Amino acid sequence: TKWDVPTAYPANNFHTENLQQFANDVEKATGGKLKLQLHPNASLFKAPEIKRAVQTGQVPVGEILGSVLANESALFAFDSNPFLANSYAKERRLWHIARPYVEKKLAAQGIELLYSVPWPPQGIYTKKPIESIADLKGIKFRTYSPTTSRFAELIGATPTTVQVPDIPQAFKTGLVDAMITSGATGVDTQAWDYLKYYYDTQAFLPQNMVLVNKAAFHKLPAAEQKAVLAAARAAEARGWKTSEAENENYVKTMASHGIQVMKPSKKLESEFEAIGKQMADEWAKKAGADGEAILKAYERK
Ligand code: PCA
Repeated sequence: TKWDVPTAYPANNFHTENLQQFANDVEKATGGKLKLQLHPNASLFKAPEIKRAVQTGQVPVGEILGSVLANESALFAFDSNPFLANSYAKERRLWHIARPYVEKKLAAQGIELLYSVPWPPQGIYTKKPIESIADLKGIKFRTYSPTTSRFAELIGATPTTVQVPDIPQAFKTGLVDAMITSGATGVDTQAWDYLKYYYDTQAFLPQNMVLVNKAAFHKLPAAEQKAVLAAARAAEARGWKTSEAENENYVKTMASHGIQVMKPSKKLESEFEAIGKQMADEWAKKAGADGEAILKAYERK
């Protein structure tokens, strides 16, 4: 069996390398009976289309950013409330709580979750220095999900959704002047070619999920299913480790190319904090009983 695996991120991104390792592990464990062929850089499907492709069985497996689906269900953006879970330890705890809810929602759509790995913490990239959110007013701000667009709105900027493969072009043509993303994506897109400052806000750690079509998965012989699940468990553990271990290196790489790495001012920090609280409230309302249960369990510690 050969499975095509679309992902929207470049081949040398750490998520994609982890996915490739997952594919290698599956191939090895099944003695070559199940082969996974990666299609990085949104070459097979664009980022927002990958989940539907898996759901409808156009492809058996795919990697997505969960929060891209926030309009379909707020639950998928459990990880995108700024400053709620803003470290690897907190994100891990939040994920343990949210996972059964996310899995249930996906299962009802004929999808199984294989594994999930967070992006490094999200920061703000700008051309000019910023002291407070007033400096972001009216700025054309690159976002990648409904939640990051809401964040842009709340800081008074103008959101434009641009997926990773289109980032360099969007900056070069003046479509956007600032963005929110991780150090990983800053490096992947060579942010130093068009941006000057990186504000290390460590706002939240949105997760990528690798999904499998349930019917396609259960068509596999039992031994192959087992091999896939074992490789997925290993990929999740490995991915979390790499994300955390490489985080600092991404920021260093950017600095070595001339990006000024900045600590946000106290004012900016408290303004962002207030926006984070508002977003968590809005999210809890949209995510209904599940959202409330997740937040409650998370806040209980
Ligand atoms: N990189 C992806 C999602 C979050 C991140 O760090 C992006 O910028 O689209």
